[in-house]
Amino acid sequence: MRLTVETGSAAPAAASGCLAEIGFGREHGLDPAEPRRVQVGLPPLAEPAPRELWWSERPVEIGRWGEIAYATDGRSHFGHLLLAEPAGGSLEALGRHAYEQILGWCRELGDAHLLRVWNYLAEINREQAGLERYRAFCVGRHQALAAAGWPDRQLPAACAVGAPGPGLLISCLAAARPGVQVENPRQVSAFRYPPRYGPQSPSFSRAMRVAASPGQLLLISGTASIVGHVTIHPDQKAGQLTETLANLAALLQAAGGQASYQALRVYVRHPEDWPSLAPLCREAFGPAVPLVPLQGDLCRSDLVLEIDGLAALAAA
Ligand code: 3EB
Repeated sequence: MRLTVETGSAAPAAASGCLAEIGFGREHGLDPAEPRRVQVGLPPLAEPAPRELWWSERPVEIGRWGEIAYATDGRSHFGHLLLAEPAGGSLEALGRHAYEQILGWCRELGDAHLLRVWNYLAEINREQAGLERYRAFCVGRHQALAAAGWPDRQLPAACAVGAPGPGLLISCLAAARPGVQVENPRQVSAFRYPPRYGPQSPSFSRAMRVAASPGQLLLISGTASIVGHVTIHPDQKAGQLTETLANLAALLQAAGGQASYQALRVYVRHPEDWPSLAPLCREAFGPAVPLVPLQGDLCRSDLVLEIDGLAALAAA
């Protein structure tokens, strides 16, 4: 499996070997004619807007299961679902439903292992019925995983980012072979956060390491300026970038092997922060790593920046 970032106008999903084509724009959208193509409703902060393409070396088949549109090469499976939010509904119920779908899809694919989930929630920080919507989502997500008897050490790498909306968009990557959880020695595991961050701790691993040929891939969760379980430099863009870079470095070290980033997304809450952060990111990651800057809200209201992506680990 391989990830590339392109900015051309061609529509490559139809190309053989393409597992997913992920674009960014004003609104969430799935292409009814092409299950591999999704638009994430996060405004891109670079022109022309980049697209992420996930590739397999093997023949790819497309399919649908329940509300999920997906592509599979028989070993790796890439799915997307976009759920409308019913008026008066809760993100707890919608999150639970989404994860029930995802886990059902994994079972259908022969008990596939969930490796990575991208969660995009509308109005992520808004309080609704006395609870922040992100926290309600965490409750519903956990309910579905708990009902399936999902062990903490197999929680997928993830991100949860706020989009202008509407709807709940989730993309997910599953595989026939399990990944290996990698936690960050600088951070408390998210699934062990104390209750001050919500009634249910968030169900994700900091990263998942998976076999590739050659070497391994590291699926890196949304990484932010959190040390232990505490936000460091609340609302401060430069300080949060420094701390986030330290967290990424610690995570790569914990993963072992010589790591090189394949592509990174940088989510910033305030678009006006990006012009000053861009050169700092470029300097930190070097000229060759594709960066996809996006405007997104983060799951703590004091976070202004989060970075996730994919790294290749050289064979040990
Ligand atoms: C954090 O470290 C920042 O709820 O799926 C990062 C990645 C975060 C994934 C999720 C949340 C999630 O807690 C927030």
